[in-house]
Amino acid sequence: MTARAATTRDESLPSAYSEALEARSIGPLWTALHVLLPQERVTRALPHRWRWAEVRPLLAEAARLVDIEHAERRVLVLCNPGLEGAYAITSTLYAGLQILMPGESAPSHHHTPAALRLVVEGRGAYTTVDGVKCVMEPGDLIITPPMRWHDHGHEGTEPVVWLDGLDIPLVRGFDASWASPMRPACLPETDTDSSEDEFTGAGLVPRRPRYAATGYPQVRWPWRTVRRALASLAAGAPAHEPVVLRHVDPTTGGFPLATMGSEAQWLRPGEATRAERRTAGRVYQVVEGRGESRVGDATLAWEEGDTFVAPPWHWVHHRNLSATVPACLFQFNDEPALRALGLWHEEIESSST
Ligand code: GTQ
Repeated sequence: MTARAATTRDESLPSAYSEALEARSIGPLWTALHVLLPQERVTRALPHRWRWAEVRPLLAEAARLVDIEHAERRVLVLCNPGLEGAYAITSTLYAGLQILMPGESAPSHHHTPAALRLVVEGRGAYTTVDGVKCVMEPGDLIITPPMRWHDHGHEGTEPVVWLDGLDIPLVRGFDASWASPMRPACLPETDTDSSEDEFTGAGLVPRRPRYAATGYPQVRWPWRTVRRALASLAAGAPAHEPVVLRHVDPTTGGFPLATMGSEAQWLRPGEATRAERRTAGRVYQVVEGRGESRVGDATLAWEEGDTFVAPPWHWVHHRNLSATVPACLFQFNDEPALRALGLWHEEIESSST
């Protein structure tokens, strides 16, 4: 079901009356009540998949056609086909694929929207978050909290591509989107991030952190660590239980960002998950493997590097199409924002499908 445009004119009323209302910026509620408050949740966003095999050459072409100095951020934005060309993948979330070439750097800025990045391909690039150098290797997650200075650099020899997830549409919904002017990227003050030395073991946090207290103690989750944790969890988990890890602030156990959450899921060979739906919208990046996901009425086949979106309140289940190797999905979402606003709900299908 799709959302309809609201109308504020009641055709059964004298047109002079409707005009009198309109002239005074007044609308009758009774023509719009069930659009404003539908009896089912609705979204214009559609389930959709972007194939890495198709996007990759377009990114390579962008790198040839568009100077980084001109672009500042060389990003191809994934626009949900249901959202009429808006720079939005769901009504609240933005996703784009950013490419940086060897030797390039993208200047520093900060902004009110929060950002996270999941590395898709290539080595040698890094993001600096408030002076902390965060190395980018395939599968790594890096967060850029609101109002933290960040720039991107590249010391390697191959193109690097990552998925950017931001809450731009949500923040714009509050008329709160703002960014600083750009300034040249500067050399990182610290060569390692806290995931390399302070948060290397689950359940352990340093008594005295040596990084500046910013409210965001961990900004990077190396895929190496996440993958190892998923593999251990998968090895011991009963077959019917999904293998999912959430990224958390290790000092609180809460979400690392106030608006966006993220998870990594391991699908065992041949595994088919139970359907569930959430009020959060979800953007998936395929880190490893090949499979298909049912999202509402759509079946989205995917392989490594693909990105796909599950709009809010769509039933979602996944299947690993390999009988021999695992598949790994990264996912980011707007769950923390929904929880903070009292809008979080989820349902899990009781029998497996
Ligand atoms: O890398 O700072 O995809 O500011 C959109 C806005 C990336 C970034 C995006 C941004 C960035």
